[in-house]
Amino acid sequence: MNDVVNYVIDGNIGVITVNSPPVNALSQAVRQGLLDAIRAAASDDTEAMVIHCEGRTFIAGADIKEFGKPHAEPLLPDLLNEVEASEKIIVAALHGTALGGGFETALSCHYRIALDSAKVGLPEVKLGLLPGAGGTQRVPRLAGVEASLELILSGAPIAAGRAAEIGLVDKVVSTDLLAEALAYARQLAKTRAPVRRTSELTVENVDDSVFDNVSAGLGKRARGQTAPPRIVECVRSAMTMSFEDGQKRERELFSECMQDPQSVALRHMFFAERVAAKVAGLSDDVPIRDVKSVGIIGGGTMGGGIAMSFANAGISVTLVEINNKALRRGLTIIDQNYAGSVKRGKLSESKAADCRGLISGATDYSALGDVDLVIEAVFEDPELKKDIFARLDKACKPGAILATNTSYQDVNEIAAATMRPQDVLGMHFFSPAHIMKLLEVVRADKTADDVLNTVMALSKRIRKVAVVSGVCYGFIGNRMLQGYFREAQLCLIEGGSPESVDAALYDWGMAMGPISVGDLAGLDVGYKARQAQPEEERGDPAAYRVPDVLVEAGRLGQKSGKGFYTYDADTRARTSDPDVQAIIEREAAALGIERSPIDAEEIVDRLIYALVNEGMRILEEGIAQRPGDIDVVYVYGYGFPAWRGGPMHYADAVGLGNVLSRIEEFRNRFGDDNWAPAPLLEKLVREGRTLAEWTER
Ligand code: 3H9
Repeated sequence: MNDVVNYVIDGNIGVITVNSPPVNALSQAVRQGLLDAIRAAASDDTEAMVIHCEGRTFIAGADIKEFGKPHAEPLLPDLLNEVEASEKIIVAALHGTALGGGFETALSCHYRIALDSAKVGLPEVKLGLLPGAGGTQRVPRLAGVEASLELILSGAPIAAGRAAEIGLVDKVVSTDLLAEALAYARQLAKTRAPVRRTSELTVENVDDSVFDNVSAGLGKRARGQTAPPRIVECVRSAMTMSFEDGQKRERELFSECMQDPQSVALRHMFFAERVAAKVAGLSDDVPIRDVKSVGIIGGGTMGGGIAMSFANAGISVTLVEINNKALRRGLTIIDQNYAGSVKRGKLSESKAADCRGLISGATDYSALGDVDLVIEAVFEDPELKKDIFARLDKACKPGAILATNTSYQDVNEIAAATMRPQDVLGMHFFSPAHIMKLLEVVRADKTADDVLNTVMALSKRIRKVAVVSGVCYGFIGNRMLQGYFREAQLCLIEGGSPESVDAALYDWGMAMGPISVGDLAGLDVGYKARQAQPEEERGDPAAYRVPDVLVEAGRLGQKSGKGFYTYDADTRARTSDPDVQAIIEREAAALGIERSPIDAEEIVDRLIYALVNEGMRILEEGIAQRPGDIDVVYVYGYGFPAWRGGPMHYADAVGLGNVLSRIEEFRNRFGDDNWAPAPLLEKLVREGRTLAEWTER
């Protein structure tokens, strides 16, 4: 048919093969090829057709790269309606991940056969979209309203076996998919099986309360997101309207989603996450070192979580602690975490046991003589870290990679404590490390290319989203966070309350408000860091007086039951504490600050633009490779709403000129120290360019 779709006749069956790597996305060429093949088969001697794909997967969806560009015919919904209208039976043969428009293609076929390893799903919601090629109308006709709402609102793929249980797949096989599909098509043709058109089915009626309950739950499940309510409306339309009218409504709401800034942001995140994995300037032929076993120094919360990340990926781990007591404590926490995962249904008991079996303990560095990678995860003491690296240098085999999980320290200095700085880099995990997806990979001055390449590839194996950072205090994420937290404290003392500051950011979409984050992390962490600094280096006391007073009063945050809020010992539910408000007001008075109310918009702008401004400096200095990398860090590591696309995309969306004007307003009110605009921001505004355009430079 064309370069990406092939059509051959095998006996009485027409075989349509899509071959468009990497994931057979429905580009214009694939759509055209499918249409031509269906039309060719309609007029030849075949009795039925099979649609299948070459490569790792059946069609994984519409081609996201085409989104936002002018429509090119044939449009997918029209193509799929023609597929369904075929007078000859069409069988879809599914392997890999039949997702989005790919699964909708399968749903427009008359029968579906799948490999048992295949997964199907409608992940459009993760791109701020809804299935726009009949998915919201066909799935309810096959699987009912409730299963459809779950599938489409979650966006999570389901296994072929489960899809068969709920009526979305007809036959599941374990091998020889194409041969089985051909046999199935022949049998259907021979028995004159009906040409089953899903659009001709009706949707079983459910009570209105089903939709009402799901809609009510969206406030929590999909806070702030615009696609999910539209999905609910489409599925409701499938029940209340004819197929044609329902599809028309689906089309309208799909277009609304496509124009919505939330979808633009989520599509940006889709590509940003994948681009982040690529290291600029690293050629494709840089080798990868083999990593079969890992050592971890330090069995605290962080070390334990890191150990679990590797064990969960089937990589064996040796956890090293300073003595047996500390080791036992570390391993017990890991046991408890696995037990928790089993209890919550995240892991089966046997899988948990297998993973746990990969973790062993030791109290001597000699146990690390054979491991391929060591990650140091002890507390933030630079001298201790250097000492550990000098010891690792002696204990580990040549070629072993030595990584530090430091959040702040200078990785160049740590590397210099060894005779092999080329093998040293940072691997900055986020707590809890077995759950949080982000990994900042810190490239030191002497880190070898193959070491970096190995760790980037390894991050995929342990299911992390890796972002490369250069060396600076706090790397990308924590460096930017300083301004964000500073503004949170300033808003608090200048006129806010813990509740008003938290609510402003939470309502804007952050996973947690900044004051609650402080309580969760422990207020003593920042306190200790400040105590280690001379007073004149601590910055504006207004930005830290209140937490210092709280720590000195024993209010360390959640772990002591009290911080900015008071926490219930059992449920951890937080309540406001009038004592804290009194402390805030007292400290404001002591510092000569006249408090006046600050509205939510100003709180948000001050905190978010502090992030943006520092992000601009990080880009200028080359600490981050690209703006999208910063967005990935913030979405995966700091609870930034993905539907706002990360701080740098958000700045582009608001308009860099608007961001700069607001920052200049803050500079006029609060001074140069905190609000001098980043030169890159000024330059881009002067040149009338966006960050996205700057990235393409
Ligand atoms: C949709 O279908 C709308 C319809 O309802 C209605 C339309 C009217 N398009 O993730 P990977 C690229 S919305 C273009 O690293 P994996 C990806 O960028 C769509 N490109 O591999 C990467 O490129 P590069 C609904 C795509 O094995 C390469 O393929 N579908 C697309 O870890 C490999 O990707 C989805 O949302 C695409 N659709 O995972 C599915 N998909 O090498 C989105 C991938 O240059 N895709 N690429 O960086 C996925 O979830 C995963 O890619 C998949 C493979 C599970 C398929």
